[in-house]
Amino acid sequence: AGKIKIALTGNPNVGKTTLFNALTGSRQHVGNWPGVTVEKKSGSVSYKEYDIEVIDLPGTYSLTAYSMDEIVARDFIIEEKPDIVIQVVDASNLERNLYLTTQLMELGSKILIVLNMCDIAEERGDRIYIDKMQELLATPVIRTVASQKEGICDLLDKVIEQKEVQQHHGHEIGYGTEIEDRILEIEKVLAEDETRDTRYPLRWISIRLLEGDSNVREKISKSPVYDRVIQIIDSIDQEEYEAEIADKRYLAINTVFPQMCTRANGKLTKSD
Ligand code: GDP
Ligand code: K
Ligand code: MG
Repeated sequence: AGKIKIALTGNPNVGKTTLFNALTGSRQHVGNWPGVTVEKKSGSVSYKEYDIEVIDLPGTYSLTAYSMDEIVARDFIIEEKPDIVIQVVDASNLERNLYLTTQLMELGSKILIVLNMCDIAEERGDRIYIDKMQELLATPVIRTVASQKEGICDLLDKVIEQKEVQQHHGHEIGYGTEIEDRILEIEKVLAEDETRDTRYPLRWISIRLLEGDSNVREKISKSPVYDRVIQIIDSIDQEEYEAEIADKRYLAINTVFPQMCTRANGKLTKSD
């Protein structure tokens, strides 16, 4: 039997735990993440000839380092390298959920999007064009209503299919020439350190450093190239970069979102 490890991620209240329960039933284990008081829930499901391990990550709106939940979620994805990272999104609140998507896509994992709460969106008369969404985000999308156990088999079939797919999904956001040049510069210096933790994508570390992420800064503080990296960071207006990076993410969302969804009244509202 093949083994597959999947992690569930998403904003709070999107139905992650409901989906986790629907997938794993009573085969669950609840503990704590090592060293922190954040709850760790894992479980497993046998499906076809596969043994699928499911980890319910803490719900987060982003993957910056403002809370322990965010650090636990992103470190798990980067260090444990689950075969597939499943982002559960609330279909009735899609746009707001896409910010996390833009961040997940920089972690280097295969991503699968579960469009949950479709019953609420559909009842309201919203239309989400799943094919278009898959194309624009370059990730598979599965429709579910977790509270009714709808779409669970579709999801498991897609997990098995994706496990075998080689290519890495997801569109990475471009941050414009100036920031991209700076990212490359930092990547180059970081790459000179042969003792570095190669599980961490260089591009991700570089972007996070430009955004002023103190947790990532701490992670590389023992590196022989640390001083040179910090020199680069100190030479820029860090707050300006941080704002510009966030702007580019919102711009990417604003560009794709209207193409993948129409509201009941035919008009798009920014967010409910
Ligand atoms: P989490 O914070 O992401 O873990 O979300 P929960 O699993 O705790 O779900 C939040 C609430 O949404 C609960 O009351 C669930 O019963 C409900 N819920 C979950 N999935 C669905 C769904 O697909 N449709 C509807 N209508 N409610 C759902
Ligand atoms: K909850
Ligand atoms: Mg939960």
